[in-house]
Amino acid sequence: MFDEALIRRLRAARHIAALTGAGISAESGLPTFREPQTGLWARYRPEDLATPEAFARDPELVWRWYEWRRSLVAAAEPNAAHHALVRIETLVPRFTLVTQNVDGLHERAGSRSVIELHGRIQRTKCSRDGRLVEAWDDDGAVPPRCPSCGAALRPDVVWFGEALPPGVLERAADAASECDVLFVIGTSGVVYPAAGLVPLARRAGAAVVVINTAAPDAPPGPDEWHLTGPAAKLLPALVEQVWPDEGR
Ligand code: BV8
Repeated sequence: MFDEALIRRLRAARHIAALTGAGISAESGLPTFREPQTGLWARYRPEDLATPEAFARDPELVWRWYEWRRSLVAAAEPNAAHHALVRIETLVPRFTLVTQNVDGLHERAGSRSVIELHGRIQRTKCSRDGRLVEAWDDDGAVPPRCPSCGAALRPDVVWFGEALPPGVLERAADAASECDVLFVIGTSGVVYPAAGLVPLARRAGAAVVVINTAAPDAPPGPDEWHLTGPAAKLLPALVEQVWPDEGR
């Protein structure tokens, strides 16, 4: 099923890293950023709502959007692709998982070393000083108010135009430049600095394995494989062929 050279490359790897995007959670029922949103959110582009400007303009609208997405995430379960990454982590000396997703499904699947580049949707913070807030008075205000300063609360995610949390990009860049193989799973590769991790890994000599339902727009370069299809089908099958019956 999979190219023998790829199998050999994965079996020889001492450090495997993976960069994931919304596509890995698609088979868990979570909409990606590319596909049109549904229901009352159909007329909004995600990148128009996930900005400090949108929150300043209409904080209630943005808060309600995140409440909707939080309800989808709460109802979702990690899928076979999330679980396959947990398995790889048990089979190789070093594994680093870098995700753009804010859904927390990698950790719910059991992944241990997850670098969340763009935050976590379930967490809430004060929009004035960024401090995490666990509880607040439900006095009907939307968004709810920070119990210590009264400022609007917001989800603990990185909005467009905002810096990533301190240290995460450095740790992700270290993993990209030190890995033998980088999986690139379910991402359109348009958002930076996350997308810059792939050329960084290539320049450092890593093999790159892209898993995406969309066919590649260019033929794979040397040491590069494009596996076209759904991640929850392809990744478990690849892991099974590379490491049959190991670590069970
Ligand atoms: C910053 C959290 C500076 C919020 C998100 C360089 C060049 C150009 C632009 C920029 C640049 N540098 C910075 C920018 C600006 C901007 C940017 O990249 N804009 C883009 C749109 C051009 N970047 C920023 O603003 C970043 N911040 O630069 O700050 C700064 C520095 C210091 C001080 C102050 C400021 C912040 C970016 C982070 C924004 N937040 N998310 C939230 O979620 O609500 S980004 C968000 O969108 C996601 O996290 C993710 O990163 C991105 C969506 O992309 P994907 O995950 O790839 O998903 P997508 O839907 O696009 O694609 C899904 C893919 O899966 C598809 O390919 C599909 O074919 C595939 N697929 C579907 N189903 C499956 C599948 N594959 C396999 N199996 C399936 N079943």
